[in-house]
Amino acid sequence: WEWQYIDLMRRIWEHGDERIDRTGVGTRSVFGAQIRFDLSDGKMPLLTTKRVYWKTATRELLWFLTGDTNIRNLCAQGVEIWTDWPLDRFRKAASSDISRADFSRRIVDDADFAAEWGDLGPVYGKQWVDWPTYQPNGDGTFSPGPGINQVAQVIESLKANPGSRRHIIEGWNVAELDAMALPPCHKTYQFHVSGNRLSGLLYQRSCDLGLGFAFNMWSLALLTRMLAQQTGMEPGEAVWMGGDVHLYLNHAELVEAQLTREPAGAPRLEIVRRPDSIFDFRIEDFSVVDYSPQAHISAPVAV
Ligand code: THF
Repeated sequence: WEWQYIDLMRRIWEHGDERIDRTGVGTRSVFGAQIRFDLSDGKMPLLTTKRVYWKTATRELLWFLTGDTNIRNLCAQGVEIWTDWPLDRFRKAASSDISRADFSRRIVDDADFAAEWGDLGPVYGKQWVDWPTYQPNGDGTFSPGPGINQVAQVIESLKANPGSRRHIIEGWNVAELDAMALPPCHKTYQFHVSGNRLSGLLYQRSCDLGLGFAFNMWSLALLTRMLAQQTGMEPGEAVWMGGDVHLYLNHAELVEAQLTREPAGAPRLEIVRRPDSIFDFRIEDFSVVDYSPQAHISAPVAV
Protein backbone atom coordinates (compact mmCIF):
# COMPACT_ATOMS: atom_id res chain seq x y z
CA TRP A 1 0.00 0.00 0.00
CA GLU A 2 2.76 2.41 0.90
CA TRP A 3 3.70 2.73 -2.76
CA GLN A 4 0.37 4.51 -3.22
CA TYR A 5 1.70 7.10 -0.77
CA ILE A 6 5.17 7.34 -2.31
CA ASP A 7 3.72 7.60 -5.82
CA LEU A 8 1.32 10.34 -4.74
CA MET A 9 4.18 12.18 -3.08
CA ARG A 10 6.27 11.95 -6.25
CA ARG A 11 3.38 13.06 -8.46
CA ILE A 12 2.71 16.13 -6.33
CA TRP A 13 6.38 17.06 -5.97
CA GLU A 14 6.98 16.77 -9.73
CA HIS A 15 3.68 17.91 -11.20
CA GLY A 16 1.72 19.63 -8.41
CA ASP A 17 0.34 23.13 -8.84
CA GLU A 18 2.61 25.53 -6.97
CA ARG A 19 0.95 28.30 -5.01
CA ILE A 20 1.20 30.42 -1.89
CA ASP A 21 -1.17 28.93 0.68
CA ARG A 22 -2.89 30.36 3.76
CA THR A 23 0.21 29.87 5.91
CA GLY A 24 2.47 31.77 3.50
CA VAL A 25 4.90 28.84 3.29
CA GLY A 26 3.89 27.75 -0.22
CA THR A 27 2.82 24.32 -1.45
CA ARG A 28 2.58 22.09 -4.45
CA SER A 29 -0.83 20.50 -4.58
CA VAL A 30 -3.22 18.24 -6.45
CA PHE A 31 -6.97 18.07 -6.00
CA GLY A 32 -8.58 14.71 -5.33
CA ALA A 33 -6.74 11.53 -4.34
CA GLN A 34 -7.52 8.15 -2.82
CA ILE A 35 -5.47 5.63 -0.85
CA ARG A 36 -6.80 2.23 0.26
CA PHE A 37 -5.52 -0.16 2.91
CA ASP A 38 -6.58 -3.70 3.87
CA LEU A 39 -6.93 -3.91 7.66
CA SER A 40 -7.23 -7.70 7.88
CA ASP A 41 -4.98 -9.75 10.23
CA GLY A 42 -4.20 -6.72 12.39
CA LYS A 43 -2.30 -4.90 9.64
CA MET A 44 -2.04 -1.15 10.02
CA PRO A 45 -1.17 1.66 7.57
CA LEU A 46 1.94 2.76 9.39
CA LEU A 47 4.57 4.26 7.09
CA THR A 48 7.83 2.31 7.01
CA THR A 49 9.75 4.80 4.86
CA LYS A 50 10.14 6.97 7.98
CA ARG A 51 9.43 6.31 11.65
CA VAL A 52 5.97 7.50 12.62
CA TYR A 53 5.26 8.23 16.28
CA TRP A 54 2.08 6.19 16.41
CA LYS A 55 1.72 6.63 20.18
CA THR A 56 1.54 10.38 19.72
CA ALA A 57 -1.16 9.94 17.09
CA THR A 58 -2.98 7.49 19.36
CA ARG A 59 -2.88 9.90 22.30
CA GLU A 60 -4.36 12.55 20.02
CA LEU A 61 -7.24 10.24 19.02
CA LEU A 62 -7.93 9.30 22.67
CA TRP A 63 -7.94 13.03 23.47
CA PHE A 64 -10.53 13.65 20.74
CA LEU A 65 -12.71 10.92 22.23
CA THR A 66 -12.74 12.64 25.62
CA GLY A 67 -14.29 15.71 23.99
CA ASP A 68 -11.42 17.87 25.22
CA THR A 69 -10.32 20.80 23.06
CA ASN A 70 -7.65 22.23 25.36
CA ILE A 71 -4.05 21.27 24.62
CA ARG A 72 -3.25 20.97 28.34
CA ASN A 73 -3.83 17.22 28.55
CA LEU A 74 -1.73 16.67 25.42
CA CYS A 75 1.15 18.80 26.70
CA ALA A 76 1.05 16.95 30.02
CA GLN A 77 1.71 13.74 28.03
CA GLY A 78 4.55 15.30 26.05
CA VAL A 79 2.41 15.63 22.90
CA GLU A 80 3.19 18.97 21.26
CA ILE A 81 1.53 18.56 17.85
CA TRP A 82 -1.20 21.12 18.64
CA THR A 83 0.95 23.54 20.66
CA ASP A 84 1.97 25.80 17.79
CA TRP A 85 -1.49 27.31 17.26
CA PRO A 86 -2.11 28.50 20.87
CA LEU A 87 1.56 29.50 21.03
CA ASP A 88 1.18 31.69 17.96
CA ARG A 89 -1.95 33.32 19.39
CA PHE A 90 -0.26 34.00 22.74
CA ARG A 91 2.90 35.41 21.18
CA LYS A 92 0.92 37.85 19.07
CA ALA A 93 -1.48 38.90 21.86
CA ALA A 94 1.23 39.33 24.48
CA SER A 95 3.98 40.52 22.08
CA SER A 96 6.02 37.75 23.64
CA ASP A 97 8.84 35.62 22.24
CA ILE A 98 8.31 32.81 24.75
CA SER A 99 9.78 29.49 23.58
CA ARG A 100 7.47 26.60 22.76
CA ALA A 101 8.90 24.57 25.63
CA ASP A 102 8.29 27.36 28.16
CA PHE A 103 4.79 27.96 26.84
CA SER A 104 3.96 24.27 27.03
CA ARG A 105 5.32 24.05 30.59
CA ARG A 106 3.20 27.00 31.66
CA ILE A 107 0.10 25.41 30.09
CA VAL A 108 0.71 22.29 32.18
CA ASP A 109 1.67 24.07 35.42
CA ASP A 110 -0.93 26.85 35.43
CA ALA A 111 -4.58 25.81 34.99
CA ASP A 112 -5.84 29.39 34.67
CA PHE A 113 -3.27 30.14 31.99
CA ALA A 114 -4.28 26.95 30.16
CA ALA A 115 -7.96 27.88 30.33
CA GLU A 116 -7.21 31.26 28.79
CA TRP A 117 -4.58 30.31 26.22
CA GLY A 118 -4.69 26.54 25.66
CA ASP A 119 -8.11 26.09 24.13
CA LEU A 120 -8.50 25.51 20.39
CA GLY A 121 -12.21 26.30 20.32
CA PRO A 122 -14.92 23.77 19.36
CA VAL A 123 -12.64 21.52 17.26
CA TYR A 124 -12.84 17.75 16.67
CA GLY A 125 -13.37 16.54 20.25
CA LYS A 126 -16.27 18.89 20.87
CA GLN A 127 -18.03 18.13 17.59
CA TRP A 128 -17.47 14.37 17.82
CA VAL A 129 -18.93 13.78 21.26
CA ASP A 130 -20.87 16.95 22.11
CA TRP A 131 -22.20 18.54 18.90
CA PRO A 132 -24.29 21.48 20.11
CA THR A 133 -28.05 21.60 19.69
CA TYR A 134 -30.59 24.36 20.27
CA GLN A 135 -34.12 24.14 21.62
CA PRO A 136 -36.83 26.69 20.91
CA ASN A 137 -38.14 28.47 24.01
CA GLY A 138 -41.41 29.17 22.20
CA ASP A 139 -40.89 32.93 22.12
CA GLY A 140 -38.54 33.02 19.16
CA THR A 141 -35.44 32.53 21.32
CA PHE A 142 -33.38 29.37 21.77
CA SER A 143 -31.60 27.66 24.63
CA PRO A 144 -28.76 25.17 24.35
CA GLY A 145 -30.05 21.60 24.20
CA PRO A 146 -28.22 18.39 25.07
CA GLY A 147 -25.10 17.78 22.98
CA ILE A 148 -25.01 14.93 20.48
CA ASN A 149 -22.39 12.21 20.91
CA GLN A 150 -21.82 11.18 17.30
CA VAL A 151 -19.35 8.44 18.22
CA ALA A 152 -21.80 6.76 20.61
CA GLN A 153 -24.55 7.13 18.01
CA VAL A 154 -22.42 5.45 15.33
CA ILE A 155 -21.80 2.52 17.66
CA GLU A 156 -25.54 2.22 18.24
CA SER A 157 -26.34 2.47 14.53
CA LEU A 158 -23.64 -0.08 13.63
CA LYS A 159 -25.25 -2.54 16.05
CA ALA A 160 -28.90 -1.78 15.28
CA ASN A 161 -28.69 -1.20 11.56
CA PRO A 162 -25.34 -2.35 10.15
CA GLY A 163 -26.42 -1.95 6.51
CA SER A 164 -27.05 1.76 6.99
CA ARG A 165 -25.31 4.29 4.75
CA ARG A 166 -25.43 6.89 7.50
CA HIS A 167 -22.68 5.80 9.91
CA ILE A 168 -21.06 9.23 9.89
CA ILE A 169 -18.96 11.33 12.26
CA GLU A 170 -18.80 14.93 11.06
CA GLY A 171 -16.42 17.63 12.24
CA TRP A 172 -17.51 20.42 9.91
CA ASN A 173 -19.97 22.38 12.05
CA VAL A 174 -20.58 25.32 9.73
CA ALA A 175 -21.97 27.55 12.49
CA GLU A 176 -18.86 27.15 14.65
CA LEU A 177 -16.02 27.25 12.13
CA ASP A 178 -15.13 30.83 13.07
CA ALA A 179 -14.61 29.87 16.71
CA MET A 180 -12.11 27.10 15.86
CA ALA A 181 -8.34 27.65 15.91
CA LEU A 182 -8.37 25.69 12.64
CA PRO A 183 -11.39 24.32 10.74
CA PRO A 184 -11.26 20.51 10.64
CA CYS A 185 -9.02 18.94 8.02
CA HIS A 186 -10.09 15.33 8.60
CA LYS A 187 -13.67 16.43 8.55
CA THR A 188 -15.85 13.42 7.70
CA TYR A 189 -15.64 9.76 8.72
CA GLN A 190 -18.01 7.17 7.31
CA PHE A 191 -18.24 3.53 8.34
CA HIS A 192 -19.57 0.63 6.33
CA VAL A 193 -20.43 -2.97 7.09
CA SER A 194 -20.06 -5.79 4.59
CA GLY A 195 -20.64 -9.27 5.97
CA ASN A 196 -19.00 -9.06 9.37
CA ARG A 197 -16.36 -6.58 8.21
CA LEU A 198 -16.27 -2.96 9.24
CA SER A 199 -14.56 -0.49 6.91
CA GLY A 200 -13.79 3.16 7.58
CA LEU A 201 -13.52 6.00 5.10
CA LEU A 202 -12.10 9.44 5.76
CA TYR A 203 -12.71 12.48 3.62
CA GLN A 204 -10.01 15.03 4.35
CA ARG A 205 -10.50 18.45 2.75
CA SER A 206 -6.86 19.47 3.11
CA CYS A 207 -3.87 17.20 3.65
CA ASP A 208 -0.27 17.96 4.58
CA LEU A 209 1.09 14.86 2.87
CA GLY A 210 4.60 15.14 4.32
CA LEU A 211 3.62 15.47 7.97
CA GLY A 212 -0.04 15.09 8.83
CA PHE A 213 -1.01 12.24 6.49
CA ALA A 214 0.88 9.62 8.48
CA PHE A 215 -1.10 10.63 11.56
CA ASN A 216 -4.43 10.98 9.77
CA MET A 217 -4.19 7.56 8.07
CA TRP A 218 -3.15 5.90 11.33
CA SER A 219 -6.04 7.50 13.21
CA LEU A 220 -8.58 6.47 10.56
CA ALA A 221 -7.39 2.87 10.83
CA LEU A 222 -7.24 2.98 14.62
CA LEU A 223 -10.74 4.41 14.96
CA THR A 224 -12.01 1.71 12.61
CA ARG A 225 -10.26 -0.98 14.68
CA MET A 226 -11.68 0.40 17.93
CA LEU A 227 -15.20 0.53 16.49
CA ALA A 228 -14.85 -2.99 15.08
CA GLN A 229 -13.75 -4.30 18.47
CA GLN A 230 -16.56 -2.55 20.30
CA THR A 231 -19.23 -3.82 17.89
CA GLY A 232 -17.86 -7.36 17.56
CA MET A 233 -16.86 -7.07 13.91
CA GLU A 234 -13.69 -7.78 11.92
CA PRO A 235 -11.72 -4.89 10.42
CA GLY A 236 -12.27 -4.44 6.67
CA GLU A 237 -10.60 -1.62 4.77
CA ALA A 238 -9.40 1.90 5.52
CA VAL A 239 -10.16 4.23 2.62
CA TRP A 240 -8.62 7.69 2.62
CA MET A 241 -9.83 10.45 0.29
CA GLY A 242 -8.07 13.80 0.03
CA GLY A 243 -9.31 17.12 -1.36
CA ASP A 244 -6.38 19.54 -1.58
CA VAL A 245 -3.42 17.23 -1.06
CA HIS A 246 -0.18 19.16 -0.81
CA LEU A 247 3.50 19.18 0.00
CA TYR A 248 4.91 22.24 1.73
CA LEU A 249 7.88 23.75 -0.09
CA ASN A 250 9.90 23.76 3.15
CA HIS A 251 9.55 19.94 3.28
CA ALA A 252 11.98 19.48 0.37
CA GLU A 253 14.53 17.59 2.46
CA LEU A 254 11.91 15.19 3.82
CA VAL A 255 10.35 14.61 0.40
CA GLU A 256 13.61 14.04 -1.40
CA ALA A 257 14.85 11.65 1.27
CA GLN A 258 11.60 9.71 1.44
CA LEU A 259 11.35 9.37 -2.34
CA THR A 260 14.63 7.42 -2.35
CA ARG A 261 13.37 4.91 0.24
CA GLU A 262 11.46 1.66 -0.28
CA PRO A 263 8.60 0.39 1.88
CA ALA A 264 9.36 -2.79 3.84
CA GLY A 265 7.42 -4.93 6.28
CA ALA A 266 3.84 -5.14 7.47
CA PRO A 267 3.35 -3.63 10.93
CA ARG A 268 0.40 -4.83 12.98
CA LEU A 269 -1.55 -3.48 15.91
CA GLU A 270 -2.66 -5.58 18.85
CA ILE A 271 -5.42 -4.19 21.03
CA VAL A 272 -4.77 -5.99 24.28
CA ARG A 273 -7.96 -5.10 26.18
CA ARG A 274 -11.63 -4.67 25.41
CA PRO A 275 -12.92 -1.83 27.58
CA ASP A 276 -16.65 -1.53 28.33
CA SER A 277 -16.88 1.52 26.09
CA ILE A 278 -14.93 3.14 23.25
CA PHE A 279 -14.40 6.08 25.61
CA ASP A 280 -12.44 3.98 28.09
CA PHE A 281 -9.39 3.04 26.00
CA ARG A 282 -5.96 3.88 27.43
CA ILE A 283 -2.62 4.18 25.66
CA GLU A 284 -1.44 0.91 27.29
CA ASP A 285 -4.17 -0.97 25.42
CA PHE A 286 -2.28 -0.64 22.13
CA SER A 287 0.82 -2.47 21.02
CA VAL A 288 2.48 -2.33 17.60
CA VAL A 289 4.48 -5.33 16.41
CA ASP A 290 6.66 -6.01 13.37
CA TYR A 291 7.47 -2.33 12.95
CA SER A 292 11.04 -1.62 11.90
CA PRO A 293 10.85 1.61 9.91
CA GLN A 294 13.63 3.65 8.39
CA ALA A 295 14.86 6.67 10.33
CA HIS A 296 12.52 9.45 11.37
CA ILE A 297 12.73 12.58 9.21
CA SER A 298 11.71 15.76 10.96
CA ALA A 299 10.02 18.64 9.18
CA PRO A 300 8.50 21.94 10.33
CA VAL A 301 4.73 22.30 10.67
CA ALA A 302 3.08 25.23 8.89
CA VAL A 303 0.83 27.16 11.28
N1 THF B 1 -1.36 21.80 9.91
C1 THF B 1 -0.36 21.43 9.10
N2 THF B 1 0.29 22.36 8.39
N3 THF B 1 0.00 20.13 8.98
C2 THF B 1 -0.65 19.15 9.66
O1 THF B 1 -0.30 17.96 9.52
C3 THF B 1 -1.71 19.51 10.52
N4 THF B 1 -2.46 18.57 11.24
C4 THF B 1 -3.03 19.00 12.50
C5 THF B 1 -3.52 20.36 12.35
N5 THF B 1 -3.00 21.23 11.48
C6 THF B 1 -2.03 20.86 10.63
C7 THF B 1 -1.97 18.91 13.56
N6 THF B 1 -1.35 17.62 13.56
C8 THF B 1 2.73 16.91 13.57
C9 THF B 1 1.84 15.87 13.45
C10 THF B 1 0.47 16.13 13.42
C11 THF B 1 0.01 17.42 13.53
C12 THF B 1 0.91 18.48 13.63
C13 THF B 1 2.27 18.22 13.65
C14 THF B 1 4.20 16.66 13.64
O2 THF B 1 4.99 17.57 13.79
N7 THF B 1 4.66 15.41 13.54
C15 THF B 1 6.06 15.03 13.65
C16 THF B 1 6.39 14.44 14.97
C17 THF B 1 6.01 15.31 16.09
C18 THF B 1 6.08 14.64 17.44
O3 THF B 1 5.82 13.45 17.58
O4 THF B 1 6.37 15.37 18.39
C19 THF B 1 6.36 13.97 12.61
O5 THF B 1 7.50 13.91 12.17
O6 THF B 1 5.47 13.20 12.31
C20 THF B 1 -2.83 17.29 10.70
O7 THF B 1 -3.89 16.67 11.26
